[in-house]
Amino acid sequence: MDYEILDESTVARYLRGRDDLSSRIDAGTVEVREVGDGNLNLVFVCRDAGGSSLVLKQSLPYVRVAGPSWPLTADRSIAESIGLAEAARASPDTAPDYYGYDEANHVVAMEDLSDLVVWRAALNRGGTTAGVGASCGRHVARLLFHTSQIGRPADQFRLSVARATNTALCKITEDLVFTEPLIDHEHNAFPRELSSVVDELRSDTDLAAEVGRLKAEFMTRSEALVHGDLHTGSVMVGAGSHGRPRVKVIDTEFCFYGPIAFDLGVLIGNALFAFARASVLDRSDQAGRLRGLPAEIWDSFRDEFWQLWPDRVDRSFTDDQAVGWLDRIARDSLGFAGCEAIRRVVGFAKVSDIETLPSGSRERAGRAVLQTARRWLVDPSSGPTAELFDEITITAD
Ligand code: SR1
Ligand code: MG
Repeated sequence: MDYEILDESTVARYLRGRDDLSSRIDAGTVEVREVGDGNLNLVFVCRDAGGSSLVLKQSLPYVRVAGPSWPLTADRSIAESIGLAEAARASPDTAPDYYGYDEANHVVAMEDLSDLVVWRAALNRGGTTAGVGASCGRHVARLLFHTSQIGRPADQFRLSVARATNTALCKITEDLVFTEPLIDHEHNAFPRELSSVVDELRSDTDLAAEVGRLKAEFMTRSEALVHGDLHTGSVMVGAGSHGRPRVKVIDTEFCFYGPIAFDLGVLIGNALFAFARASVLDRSDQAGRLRGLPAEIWDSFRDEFWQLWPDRVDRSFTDDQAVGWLDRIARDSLGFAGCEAIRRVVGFAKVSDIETLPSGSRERAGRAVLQTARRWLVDPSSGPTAELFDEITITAD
């Protein structure tokens, strides 16, 4: 190992060596808590005696949940730092403040968001927090505008694409999201009650063709800097002001230049998990509110896009062309949502929305998710409309 892996006892010493952070935190009085609950990294919340605080996030040279038997380059912290810096420029109200990067030790420093909660956790408890989906849609539109050829001069755009190459983490997505769930693979695990519906998915040639097409899109359409892992665990939420919640999109290490529909699709797929959970637990109020979430995400994305469109840097891009882009993005977002939905039920990285349900409910929710995902993949033509969840029938316990 050519760098020091931090722990709660060594972070204060580490901070004493970070001159760039000395105005933000007093390393002499700092108290440190490791709070990382994701699949990959260490996350330290640091607070000094004066109440100033920040977060340090360090990449391990392996996948945290799997341990050293699954090595993974710690250079993913480069992508994390690019994603934080770009998002903070493109959409400061929905991105954490970015404080800097220590490449040698794979550590990014950013705003402490301990006053917020993870959106998935809030949804799992029965909350909905109106307006979070709209904030996420705006965030994605701003990222698209500010990092693509629409908002960035051509020479800078090309350099940005090259700089944000993220081979190792894209490979994880290519394998875990697009490939492994549709084959027999050691990473997969699902209740045996779902075997027949999984077999049906795997023998559906139309579905296979669409997943293959979307995987190729993911690999080759370098359209904008995408977050790359925009599920409800990558969104922090809390009370805001002026009728809007406080929303911060975190965890940018999967970012790369890819199809913007991927971010929207992952979010919509995760809206489906929340809806399935609420339905199966007979939380009809929450389920009713969640019905509106895909359209809330999409409508705010589209509206923000049109808001920004007049400021495009290259006026040769026409309005008709933009309409065509949005049509494609709407359709592909539904397909990507289907891929995300299948992989979280069948594949390696599960979601607590489904996994923490009592057995019986878990299988019914999982079946509904898989059947819905199949429909979206085979016919994505509707896009994320207000009626998207209407065809899903999940009976409560
Ligand atoms: C091996 S990493 C598994 C998953 O965790 C991340 O959050 C991504 O979703 C990835 O697919
Ligand atoms: Mg993540």
